[in-house]
Amino acid sequence: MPEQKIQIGTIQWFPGHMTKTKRMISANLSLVDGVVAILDARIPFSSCNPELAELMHSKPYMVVLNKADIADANATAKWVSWYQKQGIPALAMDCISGKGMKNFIPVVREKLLKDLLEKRKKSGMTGRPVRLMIVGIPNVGKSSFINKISKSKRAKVEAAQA
Ligand SMILES: Nc1nc2c(ncn2[C@@H]2O[C@H](COP(=O)(O)OP(=O)(O)O)[C@@H](O)[C@H]2O)c(=O)[nH]1
Ligand SMILES: [Mg+2]
Repeated sequence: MPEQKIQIGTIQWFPGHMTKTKRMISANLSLVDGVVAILDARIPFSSCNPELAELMHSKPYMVVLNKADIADANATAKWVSWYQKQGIPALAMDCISGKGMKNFIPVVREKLLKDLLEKRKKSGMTGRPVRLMIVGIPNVGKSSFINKISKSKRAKVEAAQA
């Protein structure tokens, strides 16, 4: 795909560092079992990157609608069901209070990686850790999310952040 700036409304998607980010995501996708895109619940579409989304759809993909505490609850619920209708697991989250966090691992196990985990179970490969790539444009709450989930008893986080 040629590098180019995509102009959507007044939002310019491709500042220089995106080329590097794209390359890094491609290089690391093979190392993970799934991709978690963190979006801003107030502006899910303008806080996602269409070209990155395309890249990442080669792996099981889900979205976290973060900052649900400052978004309209009705609109967020509609976004969650909109994504789910596309077959994309989605959940609302507030990474400050941690509200929604308890649903994350169940969604990963029962939706995002259901097939993979069943396959592993059948071949006796249970207990193997799963690896997820957390992606998102700046300021959506990736660091807050990783910080919060790493305090959860159910997730051991070994973060490699770029
Ligand atoms: N209200 C609210 N603020 C959040 C939430 N998650 C992150 N933030 C704030 O959003 C800003 C950016 O968060 P950060 O984790 O640094 O985003 P990153 O750039 O994607 O790593 C910080 O000021 C956070 O405190 C959330 O769920 N709700
Ligand atoms: Mg950060």
